[in-house]
Amino acid sequence: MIGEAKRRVSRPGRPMLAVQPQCAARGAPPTGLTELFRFCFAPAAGGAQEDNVFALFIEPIGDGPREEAWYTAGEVDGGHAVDIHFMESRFYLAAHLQTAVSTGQRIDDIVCQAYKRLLTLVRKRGYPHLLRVWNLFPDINAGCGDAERYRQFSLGRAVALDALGYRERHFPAGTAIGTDSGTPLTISLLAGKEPSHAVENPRQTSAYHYPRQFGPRSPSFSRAVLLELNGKHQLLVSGTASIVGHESYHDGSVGQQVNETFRNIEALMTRAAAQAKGKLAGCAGRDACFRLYLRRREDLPAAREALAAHLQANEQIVILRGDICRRELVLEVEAACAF
Ligand code: 3EB
Repeated sequence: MIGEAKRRVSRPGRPMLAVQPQCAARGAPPTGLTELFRFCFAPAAGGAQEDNVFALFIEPIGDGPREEAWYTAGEVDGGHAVDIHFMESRFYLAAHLQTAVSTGQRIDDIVCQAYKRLLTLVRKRGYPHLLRVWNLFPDINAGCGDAERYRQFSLGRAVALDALGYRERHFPAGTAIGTDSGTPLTISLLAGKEPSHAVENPRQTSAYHYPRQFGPRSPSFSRAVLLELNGKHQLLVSGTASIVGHESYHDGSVGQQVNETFRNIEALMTRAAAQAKGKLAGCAGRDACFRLYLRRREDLPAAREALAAHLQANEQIVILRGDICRRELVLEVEAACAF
């Protein structure tokens, strides 16, 4: 009896986080939660925006949601530190940084400095644990071999994380996507007062163990991070593509890349559920929302058709036009999932 009663009592002191894609009519926050920040997806800068709106210069395609709101428990406050804009709550801090980069310019140093500034800020404000980072920048596939923009980005990020003492087990869930030429380098992150647990994918080589052929420094991200909140779990899934082991599969085929990507996401969710003390067998009954990045607009109908087999009736997906870090990949999917 005592055990039963205990389980029903909600403990408002525990960290809470929820994510919801938003259509034209904004949804209300889940009961008891407040908006921490929202992403607004638009190809170009709009007018003046509220402090808690983080603009991402990426175009929503199709007629799906154009914003994504992140909610948390308790009071929320915002501030600026030079070019970094942040919102913070009792447990989480969200930060957003935009820096102009020009075509052909090396970005490893710019990325390294941006990361160092962000990491210094989150530590100074008492949220030292990196949970989730989104990296968007133009011309991601420009340049050859080790001079490719994505590889330079990975180098700069690795140097900064290393310098500040973040090791593999501390790597956040990540996304790195190419935006149109002329857009700024944009780094948005979610940091916490408490650590998360990194989750790796049994079907994929850990990105931080990719072989040398993929660049001078391997990408510093975990496949997912698991947060525990109020007796529930929240899994933040990194951008996931049609990669098995460390190799890309299904060169250029949209439908097959969608299917392989969802095999990866489901394997990761199953692994996370097992890691969360076996509370859930697999990801049945999941409550997830997704973002799909699609390289070619014209692949939208094929992508939608393939997606239908993987999304549950209650699940929403934001679809954005973005470049993927390997040329043969035509799409990437990220997710947030509560269970
Ligand atoms: C991959 O699995 C695809 O460099 O932060 C996905 C998610 C990818 C994050 C990153 C890259 C990143 O390697 C690419």
